[in-house]
Amino acid sequence: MAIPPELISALRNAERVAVLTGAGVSAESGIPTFRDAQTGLWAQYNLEDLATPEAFARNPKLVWEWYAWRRNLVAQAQPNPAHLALAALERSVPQFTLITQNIDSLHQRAGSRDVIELHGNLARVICATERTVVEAWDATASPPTCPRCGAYLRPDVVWFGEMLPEAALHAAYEAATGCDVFFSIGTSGQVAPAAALPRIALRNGATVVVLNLDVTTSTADRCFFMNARAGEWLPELVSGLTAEG
Ligand code: BV8
Repeated sequence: MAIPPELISALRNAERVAVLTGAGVSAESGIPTFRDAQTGLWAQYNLEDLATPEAFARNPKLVWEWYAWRRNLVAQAQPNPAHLALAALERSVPQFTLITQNIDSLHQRAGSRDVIELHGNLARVICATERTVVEAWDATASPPTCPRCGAYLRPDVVWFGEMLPEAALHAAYEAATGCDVFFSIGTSGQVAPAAALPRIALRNGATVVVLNLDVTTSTADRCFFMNARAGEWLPELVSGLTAEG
């Protein structure tokens, strides 16, 4: 899909670029998204049965094992061309902030440096009581317990109904408010407060690009809606930006 030339020139004139990513940016790495029908993780489970503190209290084994399954999936996955293009974009603009809802470390593994993790990270495990990181745990236990206080361990991710890390959320709002171009990539925009970031950017005068498979490709004023696969469209964008001209 061709990249609108007006978008290339907006990027060329941008002092600061911010990007919000969701599960769709990792889809081409083989990581199921949350809401896409067939493969969507939620299609097999109820949200309430897995990604909430109540679910963990009710059935810690089920929740721990779901995240252990995902941790395994992610460990075997590779960053895809979308992750690599975003790492290249970071090097091609004066100021760049990557905000992700994903918990899979694939942006960091692709070489992105300044990554804001709004919803935590699957690779980190914390004591459910002390909330401190635990480096090693009994892999045969489901869930393992804290070596210090004996409470269950849990993934260091933000569950529904839990507050986001304050510093991360503040940095995300600051980036959305201060950027010249804002990309929302591979997210259905159904989860607050991340979903508000593109609107904040638009309200503050940024050019906004929404890239996923749910929109109809169109341009309206400072908004570009692109229906394309991130792993195909982002490399084209970056080569359009860095081509001579
Ligand atoms: C909070 C970590 C204060 C765990 C996640 C009622 C109304 C509105 C809001 C609420 C409400 N009740 C409660 C709320 C707030 C709630 C919320 O938003 N609920 C939703 C369900 C309505 N939010 C919270 O609770 C947040 N905390 O607000 O604190 C508070 C406190 C108490 C009470 C109220 C408020 C915490 C939210 C964080 C939850 N944790 N993840 C885990 O991963 O297991 S969210 C989880 O879903 C993911 O992290 C992800 O961020 C999120 C959204 O999913 P997406 O990333 O968008 O993925 P999705 O599958 O939806 O979409 C994929 C997209 O990619 C699609 O558009 C598709 O077209 C596209 N795509 C697919 N393939 C490709 C592609 N695009 C490009 N290329 C491709 N190849």
